[in-house]
Amino acid sequence: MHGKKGSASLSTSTDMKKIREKEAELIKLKNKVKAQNSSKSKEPSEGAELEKDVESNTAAEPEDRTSHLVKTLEMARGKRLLICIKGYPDPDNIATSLALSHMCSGFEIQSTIVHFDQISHHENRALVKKLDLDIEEYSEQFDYTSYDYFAINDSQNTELPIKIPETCELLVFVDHHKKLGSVKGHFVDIRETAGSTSAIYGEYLTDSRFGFSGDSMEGSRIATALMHGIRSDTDNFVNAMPIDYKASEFLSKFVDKDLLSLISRQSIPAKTMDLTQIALQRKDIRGTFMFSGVGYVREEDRDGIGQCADYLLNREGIDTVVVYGVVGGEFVDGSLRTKSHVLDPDKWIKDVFGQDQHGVFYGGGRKDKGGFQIPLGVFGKCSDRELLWILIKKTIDELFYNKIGVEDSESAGD
Ligand SMILES: [Mn+2]
Repeated sequence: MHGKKGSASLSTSTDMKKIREKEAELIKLKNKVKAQNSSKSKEPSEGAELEKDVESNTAAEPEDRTSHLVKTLEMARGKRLLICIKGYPDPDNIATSLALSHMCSGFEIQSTIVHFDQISHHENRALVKKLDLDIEEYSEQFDYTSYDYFAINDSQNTELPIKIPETCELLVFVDHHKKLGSVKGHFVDIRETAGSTSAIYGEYLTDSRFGFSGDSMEGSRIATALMHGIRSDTDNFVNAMPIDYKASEFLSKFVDKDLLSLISRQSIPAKTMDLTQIALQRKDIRGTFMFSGVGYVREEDRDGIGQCADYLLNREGIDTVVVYGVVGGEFVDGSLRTKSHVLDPDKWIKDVFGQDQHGVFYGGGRKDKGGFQIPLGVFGKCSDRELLWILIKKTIDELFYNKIGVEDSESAGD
């Protein structure tokens, strides 16, 4: 978005100054070209005026802030930082804590994310779990005396439920709520014009000095969390401000879509989310089919298999989903969902699994859904659950592959 160059790690403030100057030059140049292109007239006065305008208003401001942040983190190199989540952890404060922690690691700042209130909503608990976040709930045993600095995101003030030693200074404070009094800290960025704190962090990350790229798992995890924070705080962009859109545009390049859709589906019960996560990890896509064996499922979570199949059917390019698992250690239970116009769930399941010795089919269906239940019988007593699952999965997958293989060769003649 802004003058982008190869990422550089900074060691001295003179280096930083040089980079800063070069960037200013680059921006100037860019604006000049922009001005020339947009105003097709070759009048020099008009172009010059626009250039001045852009420079004084938009371009310089975020750059200055980011430079200040870089300088601040540089100053704290090698130190320990306590990142505090105030109030109930929510998508915006969780994502920005994660982003800050990541940015700090580039400056060899060791950080810990701590929250004081319990994570109440199941979707936020799921968020923490899905993102595999390393955040700690504060307890009496937690030793916060060894930190050099602390940081707060997404909060109106700096009051904490713990008494931080006086030597521990506020390093970073970033928020988008209405400003209340003044905050004393090394880096303070309060922007009431932002719909989310995540958007402000998105803006920082556009700066090449943070070397942020979505190539790594970590990068895409952070982008996904920030995108979720923006969506969550702006009521899915209904109340978004320009910076929220701008940051989203940047972050969208790195977002893990599966993960984002998983963590932003708030109506799914947490247990189904867990199951869906597993199903996604173990997905086996064959043409327009998605099969997924989720392993052992508790009896009370049986419904999750169907809900999870429902959800996975939304995935692009997939027509039919089959999710199955071992329920209660006694049955292989599975659900089929399809949006195909040619697949008949009832026939498909009956073809695949056939019937037992009494002539009863193992499953069936109607219209767009179906299910099956295969008793494990005496095999359910197998003491090696892992081995049993491998056996079950192999058997069922082969039945599926045979079925779609037959269909493939049938339709090949078309
Ligand atoms: Mn917020």
